[in-house]
Amino acid sequence: MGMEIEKIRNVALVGHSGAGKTTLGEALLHKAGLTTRLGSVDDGTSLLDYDDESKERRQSVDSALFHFVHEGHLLNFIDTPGMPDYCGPAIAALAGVETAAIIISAAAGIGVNTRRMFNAARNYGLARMIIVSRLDAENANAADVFKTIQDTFGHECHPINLPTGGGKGVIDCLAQDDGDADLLDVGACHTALIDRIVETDDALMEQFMETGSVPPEKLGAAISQAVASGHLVPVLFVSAKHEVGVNELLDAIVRYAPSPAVGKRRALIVGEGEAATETVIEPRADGEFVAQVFKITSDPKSNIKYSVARVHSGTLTSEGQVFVAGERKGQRPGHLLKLRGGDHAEIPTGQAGDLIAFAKLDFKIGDVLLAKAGEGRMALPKLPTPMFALAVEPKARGDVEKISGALQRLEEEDPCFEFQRDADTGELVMRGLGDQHLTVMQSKMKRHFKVEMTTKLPKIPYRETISGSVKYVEYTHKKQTGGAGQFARVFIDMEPNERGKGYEFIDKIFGGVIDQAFRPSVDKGVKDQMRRGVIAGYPVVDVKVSLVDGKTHPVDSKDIAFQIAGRQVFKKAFVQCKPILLEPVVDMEVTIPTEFMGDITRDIAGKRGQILGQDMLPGNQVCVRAQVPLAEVASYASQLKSVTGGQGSYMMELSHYDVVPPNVQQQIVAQFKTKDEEEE
Ligand SMILES: Nc1nc2c(ncn2[C@@H]2O[C@H](COP(=O)(O)OP(=O)(O)O)[C@@H](O)[C@H]2O)c(=O)[nH]1
Ligand SMILES: [Mg+2]
Repeated sequence: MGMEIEKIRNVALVGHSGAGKTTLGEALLHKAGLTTRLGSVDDGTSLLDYDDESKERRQSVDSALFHFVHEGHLLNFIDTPGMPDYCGPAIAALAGVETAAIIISAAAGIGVNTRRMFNAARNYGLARMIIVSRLDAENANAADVFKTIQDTFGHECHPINLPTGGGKGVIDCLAQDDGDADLLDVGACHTALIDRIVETDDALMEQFMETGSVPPEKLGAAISQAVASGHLVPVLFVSAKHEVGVNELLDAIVRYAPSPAVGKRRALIVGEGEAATETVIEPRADGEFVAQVFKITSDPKSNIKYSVARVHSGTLTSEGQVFVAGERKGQRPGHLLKLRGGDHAEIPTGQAGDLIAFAKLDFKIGDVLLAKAGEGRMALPKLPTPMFALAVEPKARGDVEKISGALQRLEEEDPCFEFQRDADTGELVMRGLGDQHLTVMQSKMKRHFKVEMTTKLPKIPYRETISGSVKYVEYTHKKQTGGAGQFARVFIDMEPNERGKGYEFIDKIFGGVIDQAFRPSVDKGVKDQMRRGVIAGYPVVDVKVSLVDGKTHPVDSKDIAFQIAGRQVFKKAFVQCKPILLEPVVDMEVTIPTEFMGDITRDIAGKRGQILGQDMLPGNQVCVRAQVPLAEVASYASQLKSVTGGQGSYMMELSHYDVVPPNVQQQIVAQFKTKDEEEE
């Protein structure tokens, strides 16, 4: 039988790139006796950075799982990539756990991705703990880093141990109230820690007030409550390289991290909009089976696809069937697995609270899995919308199908990578979070799928809409030469819809001037024209069309006639409604050495951008946050490289759509007209 829910801990190791997450994972594996020597990311012996891309870059580009039993508890870990470009798999990993352990290097401090992952975990409702790592590193300054942690993330961040002897060991602040720590006072930390824990429990609080102390062994349940609620964010210290504080970290995870029975509860949502119902899932081994897929990976050698899921309730056996919610056909897992780095081992049952894997099944990230056909969905943590786009073409002419197949596999594995064929231009466009992201994807295409491609900048996905309204616009479609005739007359009103509300069709026909049967035909024609655009060939959004009047012919009126009339009347009305273009605006984070800050902010201002703020980072780096129209930064990678000599990095995600300035709109419309005329 599997482990009781109360004895499981699920922890994601997250944070900025280079903080030491993977090295810490290796130290945990070594401590647990699963490796005979400490794996290293630097010489390619890491069990967790096992794929060729990560090895070559000396940096994790995907998440990796590992697990072992410590003191009778099953500990599941997910090591995640720290580069902002690969934050898709890192954020998705949060769907599998109760606790995010944010690793912060004592040498480099808080990075851009430290903050992103801390906030992502908090917003998704996870317990957090902070691990200050690399205590032994040159330039390590645990005292300064601890201070910035409290300044940035608040005073709920509280040390549960402290380094001692210049980082040679750690002192437990709960068990001990005295000692010689490298920073802070052990006694003061001890009292303040107990104070924080008892605040979530009235009876303990009373005892604490009366006697001035509570024995640590009585704090048990209150500790994980305090951590699960976010009232306490335990901070602890390690040096993974020298395996200092690693055993203490394992004990702390057992003691402080909430089990699936105490941590964040997930809810199953059934139905849409206001009719949707939300049922909180009880984490019970004997409940109905509910799981959620949060990771897809494939073995490059065997090409086998693995889906990793978190079981939220119930127990699955390998003979059972699994249904993706919303699908009527079940799938047979055959074997249930646990992944450890690039290896896997079979397990008899998949039980509530555990992380399990399936081989060769047709699942996607976010899929809800059930034991019988049913409905439901579960929220994933909020993922950024990728906006860095490149149009791709195969180098070899026959490789088009191969490229689509390969891109589809990569899209499945990374929730922030997507590709689609642009309906207007026919271009195959891939989107990611930054240039490094797409570089890795191209490298994977070459390595695993043996396809090479050339890339170029794709068209900007503008939208068309209107800023004015018009009433009673008429169009008559009539064709009476030879054969069967066609006739349709329609009148519409048109007005802008609220931004983001999309398209609305309102049937205001009184009596039967247009047959009930033909009114949807008008709607269909309008929708068709909206897809094609009117003034510049981009899809139309946010308009309200009311069908107000018209005429039917007893013989010649038919579906196609009203569709054509719908298309034409829409075009006619649209140009009378002060058409405008909308453009995507992206949130950008540009990280550069401080000396380039002036150049970069000036450059962004010149690109119609708006600087939102800047964060000073350790090592003389600064992160500039800005909002800029995508059209201005579509090829920012090369621009940044030329300004900083390759020392900068950036990522961007969609913020919103905004109105294009009139002079830019004129240019785009003029280009469309010439292209249109050439084609005719
Ligand atoms: N001195 C020292 N170096 C470390 C320690 N942990 C990690 N490193 C080094 O820091 C670099 C980044 O480590 P890695 O584990 O890949 O960081 P990740 O990006 O957070 O996974 C590597 O060169 C490691 O050898 C540590 O505890 N002490
Ligand atoms: Mg790593």
